[in-house]
Amino acid sequence: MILKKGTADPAWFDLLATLPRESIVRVEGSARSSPKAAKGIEFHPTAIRVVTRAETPLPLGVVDRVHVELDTRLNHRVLDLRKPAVREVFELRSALLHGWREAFIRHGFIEVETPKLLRQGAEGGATLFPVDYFGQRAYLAQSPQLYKQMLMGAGFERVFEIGPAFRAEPSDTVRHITEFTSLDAEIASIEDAEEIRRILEGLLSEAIESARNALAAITNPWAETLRPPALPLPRVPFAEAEAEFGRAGAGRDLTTEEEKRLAESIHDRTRSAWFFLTDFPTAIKQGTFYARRRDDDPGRTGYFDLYFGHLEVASGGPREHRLEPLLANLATAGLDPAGFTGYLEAFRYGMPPHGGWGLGVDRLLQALTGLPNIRETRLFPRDRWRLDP
Ligand code: AMO
Repeated sequence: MILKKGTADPAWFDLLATLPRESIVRVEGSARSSPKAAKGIEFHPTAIRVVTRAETPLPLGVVDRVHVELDTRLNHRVLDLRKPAVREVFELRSALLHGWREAFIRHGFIEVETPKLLRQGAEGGATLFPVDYFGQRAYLAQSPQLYKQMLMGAGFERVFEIGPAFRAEPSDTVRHITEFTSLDAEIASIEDAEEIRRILEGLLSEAIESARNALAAITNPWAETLRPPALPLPRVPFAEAEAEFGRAGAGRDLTTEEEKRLAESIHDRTRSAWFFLTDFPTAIKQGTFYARRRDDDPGRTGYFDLYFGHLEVASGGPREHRLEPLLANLATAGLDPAGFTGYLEAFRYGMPPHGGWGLGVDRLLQALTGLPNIRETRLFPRDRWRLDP
């Protein structure tokens, strides 16, 4: 704030000149419009009071334009979040979540919340976080997978959940964190993977459009760059991608290098950064016991991943809704059905065909902003090395 000579008490100058940056002051006075002022408003104070004085030196500059390492920024995240450019990412995040919720509700989904303290994981033992639950072993939920399926058995037609998911992810990469926000959907009476993809891409596009409008209304600069993708997104069967790399039927997932090459070649052909990789081979989805194998070709599933560039943003597909094949899948995955009693009961008394997806909200933000590190999309990210602040 600039105080003009003659209009203000000179004691204020001394006060403000010695007050450390980032202190909180309470100013009383009146605002008047002024074409000369940067924001068109000039403020005429009548009283100034220091509310809290910031300590010096600041561990992190808020207004300086010097480059600071991400680690230092995250160590002092509260100060970092005061920077307008950092806060704008969280306005985008909020607008996007709001856009998704609106789109889900418009299309007949209801919002649900499922337990995050579980007896059993669904996405493989390696990334489970154990918790001591009154002397028993429990785990933090890696995804709402089992519960969203159980709700299909409970007669819910379309559900979504936007909630925390935890993975003891030892890999130290720019796209893995240990606590992320999973945006899950489950739809009853659907068997065709293509139908699931159409719903997913439609909602994605509506959510982005609605976020863009909300951000334009508050003059957030992300409104300029946010564009809903042109639909339908390209679809590339896994076997086709493998053939391109001359490794047909290798029975393993794509490497990061292959994902990069695939994204580039799809972009060259279609101009789209978004694409679906479809029809994952059963050999790769062995651990994904709930993924339905195709009736006409048990070597393939209807499972797909949604990519932005080489970043996997979502995965989903039709589920196995019949008890016998589900038990066989559990056995192939090396899992003991005794650990899944509550889940399996839902399949005993009438379960409709169903399918859905799980989408990483933080990855989606990373895709839309181009931020190099997923940690920047979360207020207080958690990774193998970071539990504080
Ligand atoms: P999946 O394990 O592929 O599928 O996870 C779904 C999406 O969640 C995001 N994600 C992560 N984001 C940040 N850090 C991580 N460590 C991390 N792990 C996963 C990704 C990913 O695409 N139950 C199935 C979904 C389903 O079939 O409905 C599941 O969890 O964006």
